[in-house]
Amino acid sequence: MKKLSENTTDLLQEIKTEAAELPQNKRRDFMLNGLKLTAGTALATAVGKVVAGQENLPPNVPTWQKSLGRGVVSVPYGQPSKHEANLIRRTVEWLTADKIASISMSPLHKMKGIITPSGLHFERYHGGVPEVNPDDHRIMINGMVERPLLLTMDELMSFPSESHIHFLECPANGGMEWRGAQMEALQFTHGMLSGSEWTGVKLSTILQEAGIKPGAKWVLAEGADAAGMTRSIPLDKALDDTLVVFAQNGEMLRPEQGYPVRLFTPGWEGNTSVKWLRRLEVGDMPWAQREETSKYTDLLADGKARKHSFVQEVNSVITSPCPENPIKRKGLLQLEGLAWSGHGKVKRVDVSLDGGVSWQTAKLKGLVLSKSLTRFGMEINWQGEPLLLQSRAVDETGYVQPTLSQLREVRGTNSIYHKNSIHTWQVQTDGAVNNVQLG
Ligand SMILES: Nc1nc2c(c(=O)[nH]1)N[C@H]1C(S)=C(S)[C@@H](COP(=O)(O)O)O[C@H]1N2
Ligand SMILES: [Mo]
Repeated sequence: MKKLSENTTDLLQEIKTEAAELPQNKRRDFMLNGLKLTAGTALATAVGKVVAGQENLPPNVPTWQKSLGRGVVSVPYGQPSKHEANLIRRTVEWLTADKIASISMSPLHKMKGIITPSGLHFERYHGGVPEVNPDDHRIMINGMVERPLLLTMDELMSFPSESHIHFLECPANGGMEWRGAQMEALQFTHGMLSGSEWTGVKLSTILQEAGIKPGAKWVLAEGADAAGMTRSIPLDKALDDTLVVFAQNGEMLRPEQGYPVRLFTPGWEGNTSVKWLRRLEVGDMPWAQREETSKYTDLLADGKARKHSFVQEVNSVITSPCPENPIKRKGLLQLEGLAWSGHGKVKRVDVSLDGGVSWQTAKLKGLVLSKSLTRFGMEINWQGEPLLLQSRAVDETGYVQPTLSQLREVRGTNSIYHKNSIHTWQVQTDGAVNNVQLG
């Protein structure tokens, strides 16, 4: 990089010198046109032959360097470069009947680090995104409390707040593959997953303010969307690390993420992080709402449903290479991926190149935080041999990510939710990557 900019500076200097040597009239024209490459034979000699389609490549001066760029606040709220237009959330059309009760997935294959830009956070809603006016929004705390509360957003935000980096994952992530569906993109196999810095007030602070009555064991969270989503949260979790969140990645929540306020239950299935939060009721029993009975329970092989599968257990996936990121050249490569656990920190990630026969320990890169996306990497020297790439994460509780057959043994094939099995990418000799299922 340094060399390139040095070259460019030298080149500019050279062009200026050439210009100085031109006759007066030509020089003026030349300077007015900026550093126009066709402005004289002397210049053409200076930069060498211009090949069609490569006008912007070194040693030429690129078009964008020949005139002034746009000024400050021409875009008051910054947007990604138009060349990144492909970096978007995507949905699978056949997955849901309509776009109101649907889901979009994050482009994990292009993401860096452990924070998802807010505009690329996956979205899941059951009744569309309501347009909540924060001035007309209240958070009610009722039920088994000494002092029922009705808080404005200002009142909520005046309590002491905390910021934490955590992943959020829909428990249906990967669910399409339980029975063997092959999604040919990482965005569709694992993209119901994002990571953010969340800022909010601890739910324990608010419940203390309201005063929890003896015998209370559960908290019901209710959303202000058309779906009126409601979930029962055990009081232990409510008093542990649950947050009433109003900000995401340094700014107010995005409407898709629950503006102006949502519940956030770190490490737990996304569905329990109720968005557009309007009410918290304290009680002594779970409420058996739709989202914890007919949905978000796991139908086992014997026909019984497992309920209250709250935690998103340890999981991982290789993000490069993947179907969207084929290997483009032989030689030294950096293999990368994401690991996460709803039980705490990721302790170790092992990588296999041969479908689980042998394993090597990958390097954890950057921050390793509890209930957060954790990035791992490993260098491999690829010479065009076919690979069966897998990653297997272990969390600080010692939980080891299971194989698909281990998971099926315990859970059968009726399930949709909580599929955290080891994932396999098949790398072909030409570097193309397929999604395959190994037992
Ligand atoms: N009020 C309300 N809260 C909700 C939902 C909803 O439809 N309505 N969807 C839930 C589901 S299923 C998930 S996975 C997460 C997704 O959060 P996100 O859209 O911010 O990614 O929100 C949860 N909270
Ligand atoms: Mo979800």
